[in-house]
Amino acid sequence: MKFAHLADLHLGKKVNSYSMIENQRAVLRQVVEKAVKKEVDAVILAGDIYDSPVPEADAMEVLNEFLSALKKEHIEVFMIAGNHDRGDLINYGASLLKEMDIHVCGTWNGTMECIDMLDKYGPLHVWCLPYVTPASVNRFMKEGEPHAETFTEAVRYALRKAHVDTTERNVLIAHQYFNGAVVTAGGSEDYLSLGSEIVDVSVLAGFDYVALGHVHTAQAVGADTIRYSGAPLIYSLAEIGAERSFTLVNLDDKGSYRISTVELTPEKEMAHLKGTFRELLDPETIEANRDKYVNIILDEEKEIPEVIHVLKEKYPYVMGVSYADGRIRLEGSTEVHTELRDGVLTEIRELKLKEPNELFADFYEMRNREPMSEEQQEYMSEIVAEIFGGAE
Ligand SMILES: [Mn+2]
Repeated sequence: MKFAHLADLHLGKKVNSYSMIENQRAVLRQVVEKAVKKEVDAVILAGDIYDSPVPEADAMEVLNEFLSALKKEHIEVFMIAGNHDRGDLINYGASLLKEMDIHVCGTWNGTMECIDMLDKYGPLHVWCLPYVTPASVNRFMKEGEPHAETFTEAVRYALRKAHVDTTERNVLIAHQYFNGAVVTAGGSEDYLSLGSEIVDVSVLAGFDYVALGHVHTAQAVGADTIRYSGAPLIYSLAEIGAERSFTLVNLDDKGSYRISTVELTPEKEMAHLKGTFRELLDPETIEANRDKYVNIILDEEKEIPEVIHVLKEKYPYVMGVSYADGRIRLEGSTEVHTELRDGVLTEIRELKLKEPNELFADFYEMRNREPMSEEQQEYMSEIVAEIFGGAE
């Protein structure tokens, strides 16, 4: 059985306010082409299909096109939900899609879904474990069962309940952060979730191949057959220059496998562009870079007035502008904040530096959709004072 393993499509994702949808459409067309050429039997999509739990119409349309193209080529599909996806939305139409050999699993409901396949080497079981948390697993526990406190316990519980027959061939599809996985600093993963959600990779023992999603850089973790395929495109400035691919897995007899990667090239590249103002206005440089997403690093000592507007005219897909010495002029800085809406610069204003207390209060409200109580505020003030040596 030959699988193409992909994950973290993040359809509908915007990078520095630019929609990636056309790049995503193009790269998935490339995946279909290459999957056909490599004669794969099935495509695995290991979660984070969409970037948002409420995807926009164009993101859903791109997924529809992709699945339809795979169906047309008689390629089977296995798809699970990731932490960015809304599981029950991913499940929509699952029973109809199943009839087309598109197996969709958006939520874990107490038992792990398994699809039984058969090839000339015998049976092969594909297990689908959408993104789980301790809370989502505990909901299905029987009375008296010890609740999962950690992500490791949650995943271990879900896997144990599956009663996998390890004398036959088994593939697992999951979307979690396993210890040992290397993540790009400042990369496009959901950083807040990674630290607290570590799962011990030892829980995955016994599977012949584990197709993972969540970490955006392709890598094996713990064993050669436990892998992140990585995202198919570059999704943050920090990832510029990294290669993108999908993983090709060939499972023959029990215990024998072949793994390789198939490179993907984006239709519209993302690149760093460094130079003096004069160099950046050179017609040849402009010609070579105007169709790329560029992160411009200005090699200038003195500040140039209106620099963003001038550069934006020459480079329509400018992702960011900063000075080589670290002064930032565009995007995500504490000095200057720029609103770049649908690729149009609309406003530049000073961003006030916030106190730790205020920052935490904002963060709390963002995560919990309600402000902290008075008691919580007091408690935080004490902690902040202890750490930063505040006035109180
Ligand atoms: Mn992801």
